[in-house]
Amino acid sequence: MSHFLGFDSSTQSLKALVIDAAAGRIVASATVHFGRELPQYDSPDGVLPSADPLEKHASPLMWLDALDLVLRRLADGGAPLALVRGISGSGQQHGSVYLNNTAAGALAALAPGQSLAAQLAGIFSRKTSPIWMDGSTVPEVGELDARIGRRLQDDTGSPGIERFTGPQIRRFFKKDPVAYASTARIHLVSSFLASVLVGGDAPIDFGDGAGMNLLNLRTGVWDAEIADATAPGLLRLLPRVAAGGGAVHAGVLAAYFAKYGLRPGIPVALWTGDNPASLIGMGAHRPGKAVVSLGTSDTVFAAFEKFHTDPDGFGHVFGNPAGGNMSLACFKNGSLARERVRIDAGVDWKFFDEMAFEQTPPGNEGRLALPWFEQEITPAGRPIGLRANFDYASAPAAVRVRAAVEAQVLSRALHSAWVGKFDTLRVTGGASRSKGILQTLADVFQARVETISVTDSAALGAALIAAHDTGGFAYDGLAEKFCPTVSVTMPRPETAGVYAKLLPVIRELEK
Ligand code: XUL
Repeated sequence: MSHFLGFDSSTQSLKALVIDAAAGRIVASATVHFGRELPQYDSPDGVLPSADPLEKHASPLMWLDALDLVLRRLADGGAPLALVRGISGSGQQHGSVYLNNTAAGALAALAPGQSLAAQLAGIFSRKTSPIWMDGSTVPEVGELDARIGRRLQDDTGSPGIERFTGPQIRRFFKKDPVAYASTARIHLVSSFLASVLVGGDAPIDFGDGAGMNLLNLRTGVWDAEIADATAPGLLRLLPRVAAGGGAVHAGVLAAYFAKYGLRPGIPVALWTGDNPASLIGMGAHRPGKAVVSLGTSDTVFAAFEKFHTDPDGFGHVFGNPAGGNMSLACFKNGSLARERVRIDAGVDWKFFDEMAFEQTPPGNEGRLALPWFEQEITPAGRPIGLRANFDYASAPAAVRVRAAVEAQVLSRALHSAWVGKFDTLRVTGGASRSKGILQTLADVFQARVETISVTDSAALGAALIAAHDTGGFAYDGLAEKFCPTVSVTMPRPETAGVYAKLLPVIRELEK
């Protein structure tokens, strides 16, 4: 019996995967799309409507209904839930859930006759949960910066960030001090759902806890001074924090879940954030391998050992569920920027992905164009617009395409240099089909570029964490089985010098 269950509670959906760890197979999966399948929550993309465009909240009851529904669907679909030996999960990072003093009793008394949402509707001191898309905390970030200064980044791994949990908690305390005063516990999305599974109070893991602007990554405990500056009495509202790896579990599965055929009493490992789970699900748990995810936003993340931070202050440090740390840098201008460059150049994807690169030399004779059509966050605080160091408008299409792709890739490399050296990049997301982009990544980073066959890396990562933490399976073996390489692009050593010379050029262009 080597079956494990992993969840991923993301912005728009809840996924669940059952794996057979020994066989290296996904044996069952189910997804609940919040907007489509739980329309009563009025959250088409998993987010509640708000008069303030910066405010992005979701209903925690929606996540509970999704948990019941996804398990019902797995059970009805014949998933071998009775064989599951251990469970873990991942949640969208930074989002927070506020519980009152009835929560502990209600969680401990879950009865199978009623739904989770019906039984837990009264446990929230704040009816909605701010999520990672929220940008309403600019004043609170300013206040924390003024109180704590540089130590915020040096010790929590990130400067004050609007979407991070600490500034979100501070806003709640300022806006609704009465409701704040009635709060007994504040969880992350990940630790909240783990608490529901165990019918108790699950710890927050280092991986996700690091995205709060509250955890001191040097000492491994909540930072009392920062917690106090965030909101009075906050320290006693935070759950225990614990390192992943299996020494500490969230608890054991509550009897409630027997109605789906799961066995009560099986271990539930700590849940983590979706990015730390993806690091595991992409088979990149060891330092030296970076993940480059090319989507609406591009992200670059990688494991590293010794705690240190980005000297420029744009990259974040989270915990690696396999031990040590991980970096994460998010680049707002990803696929949509590439698409706009393509449309403006009047070419199709075949031309953008391949032909443009056959018609131009690596390095593009120094011509670079940063496509910053949206407010960029890495680096932050720069005006929007396309920044080229040549006459972009009258250049041939192939030159424009290469200039934009090379500028993007050089910027990804520039803002990852603080992490360390990578020998391998694992590339995922829509644009990983582009031969030109893969070769540019290989040449700029001078690293082997791999694509792999994983699609739901966070849900898979969660299932692998369960197999490791509760079943004793080693991550190396799991990665070999579950994350096999599909394609390899090797770097061309003769291009190393060309791109090394362009790194200072891109830094100038970003200024
Ligand atoms: C990371 C971040 C997002 C969320 C949602 O800092 O905000 O990636 O985790 O996926």
